[in-house]
This record gives sequence, structure tokens and C-alpha cells, in this order.
Amino acid sequence: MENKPIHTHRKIIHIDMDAFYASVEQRDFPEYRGKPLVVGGLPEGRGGVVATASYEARKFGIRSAMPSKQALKPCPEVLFVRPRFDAYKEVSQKIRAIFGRYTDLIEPLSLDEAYLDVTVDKLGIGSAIEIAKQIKNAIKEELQLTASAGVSVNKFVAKTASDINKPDGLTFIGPSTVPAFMEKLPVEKFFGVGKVTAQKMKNMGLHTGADLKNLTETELIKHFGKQGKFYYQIVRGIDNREVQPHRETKSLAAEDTFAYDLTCLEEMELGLDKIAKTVANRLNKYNLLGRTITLKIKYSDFKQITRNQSFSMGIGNVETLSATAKKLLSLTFAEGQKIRLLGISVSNFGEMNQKAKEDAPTEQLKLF
Ligand code: DCP
Ligand code: MG
Repeated sequence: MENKPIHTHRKIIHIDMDAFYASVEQRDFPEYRGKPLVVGGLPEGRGGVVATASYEARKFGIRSAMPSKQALKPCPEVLFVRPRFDAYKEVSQKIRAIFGRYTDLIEPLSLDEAYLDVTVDKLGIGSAIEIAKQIKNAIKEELQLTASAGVSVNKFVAKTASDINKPDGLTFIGPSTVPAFMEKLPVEKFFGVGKVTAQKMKNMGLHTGADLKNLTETELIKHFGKQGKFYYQIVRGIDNREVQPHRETKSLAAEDTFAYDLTCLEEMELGLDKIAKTVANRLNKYNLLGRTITLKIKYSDFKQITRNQSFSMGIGNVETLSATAKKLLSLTFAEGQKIRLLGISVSNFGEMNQKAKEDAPTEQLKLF
């Protein structure tokens, strides 16, 4: 028998910088302040995408991953700048040093985001809300930037909460309010629910956590596979994943389940181009290069195969990702085969990479 006191809840903080790259640019270049600003590929260049947009630019609907050209349509006066990764890395190290004043249990998810476990904090402050306030203040005073914080009893709720009052937000979801919070949450906000699953849930009349809660664990597993088990727990506020300070990213992937099975090679290649773009963006975001590229193919009968190729150097660019995936596809392609899903993952990151600390979940795309 476990002999734990029943009232011990963990205290988890999720911190996420506001419009990170754009805020650093506006801090360092006063002429960008108060203006719609895009950090990313320039609109003149081919295939440039928005890495992030300042809050002024977001008012026009400009968002991360949008083609840069497209940002000009709603807002012709928007300014574009290329990213300065060294500046963002420097800020990232400084925010981590601030977190380190309170706890050593820090799990960075990317340069601008981290989980902190402050169940026991170094300064004996005791209140996770107070610690989150102090961290936000330190970031503001020492770095002239704002961050949003979510405070709760587990990672999932803390992360969801940090997004609620952006920018400069602090949202606390206490243990007694976790169940109601999860019941109100739209299904698309659930961890691991991509667009395809969200649509499937909506088609089944499942719109919020409360709807999911009406299903038994067996029903959820029947409809959503092993993720169903996770949904069953998370909707009840149960997320026992620990804050893992030293976990390295092992692989990064994106995949797409098509609305109809693909039989035409050109369509598959088009799909791979888009998936490769997403993978390349995310490698860039996590500051990673990988030596192994893996193509995943799922056929209409759900049979799945993977094919991979390794390189002597780290790969992160969209052209190599796309070309390699297409080559691997052509080696397995046979007329008449129906393909329902394609995915590309990159692994074998090696020593040269900065350690991003969580296996990034596979991104779900909707292309066709
Ligand atoms: N990023 C990127 N490509 C994406 C998404 C993000 O290059 N598709 C980069 C730029 C962002 C940074 O990662 O500034 C952090 O990502 P967030 O999702 O936290 O976005 P922001 O910090 O920019 O905005 P928010 O205030 O919504 O957190
Ligand atoms: Mg952010």
C-alpha cells in the first residue's frame, strides 16, 4: 500500500514567452515597437513563412507558419525581419537562469517555453502563484520582455492555462477547479488532438471535455486507439507526467492523414512537400539537425511501413527532407496502392544539438 498523504498536489508552472521572436526584435529595435511585425522568411523570397508575428500584426490575422506573402494581403504595411537565433538563444538562457533561482526541476520545451515543478522551491516561498509572479516580474525587469504563466497541479492543465490570458497573463487553475476546467475545454485544445481527430470527435457529437467524459474508457479506446486511454485520464484532470529536466528530443515528426486515400504519385509528393516544410520549421524552432530521415506510409488497409535513410551530416533543410522522403517513397511505390497517411520524422540528433527537452508530439496536418 502506498502511504501518501491525500492532499499532496504537485505545483507545476508553465511559462511561455509572448510573441517571442517578435518581442525580442521590438525590444532591440525601437523602430519596430507598436508596429505590425513579422519575423521569418521575407515575402520576396520563395517559400518564406512567418515564424511569428507581433501582437499588432496578429490583429490582421497574421499567424505562425503562414506564407510570408500572404501576410501582406490583410496588412500591406507589415514589416518583415529575418530571425536572429543567437539573440533568442541568449534570452532563452537568461530566462532559464531566472527559473533556476526557484527550482532545478525545469523542462524546456523550446527556446521560449518550459515546465517548472515548484512543489518544493529553493527559496521556500511555497506559493506557486507567487513564484510565477516573481518570475514574470524578473523577466520584465531584467529582460524587458513579457511572459505568460499557467499554474496548476499537472503539466497539461498548466500549459493550457498559460495560453488563456496571453499576453502577460497569469492563470491559476487550482485542484478543485481542474475538473470543471477540463469539462469546458474544447476538444481541439486537448493534448495530442490534431485537426483530424478533432473533426472525428465533432462528427461524433463530442465538442468539449464534458462530452468526452460521458464515454467509458473502453469506448474511448475503441474510437481513438491508445490515445483514448490518455483522453480518459486527462479529462478527469489526471496527468502524472513528470517534469523531466534532462530529457532530450529523440525525434521530431509531422504526418498527415488524408481525407481520401491517395493513389496518384504527384499528390503524394505534394503532400510530402508540405509535411517536409512543417518538419523543417519545427527543427528550426527547436534548433535541431538530424542525421536520419524516416518516411512512414500507412496504406488504406492500415498496414504501415517505414523506410529511412541516414546521412553523415545533420539535416534540417526542407529541400533535403522533401527529396529524401520522395526518394524513399518512390522505392516502395507500386501502381494501385492506396495511401491514407504519410509522415516524415527526423532523428539521430547527436551531440551538436542544443538539448530540447521533450519529445515533440507528432504534428497533424490537414492537406487534402
Ligand atoms: N516559431 C516558429 N515557427 C512556428 C511557431 C513558432 O519558428 N510555426 C518560433 C517563433 C516563436 C517561437 O517559436 O516566437 C515561440 O513559439 P510560440 O508558439 O510560443 O509563439 P510566440 O511566442 O511567438 O507567441 P505566443 O505569444 O502565442 O506564445
Ligand atoms: Mg510563446
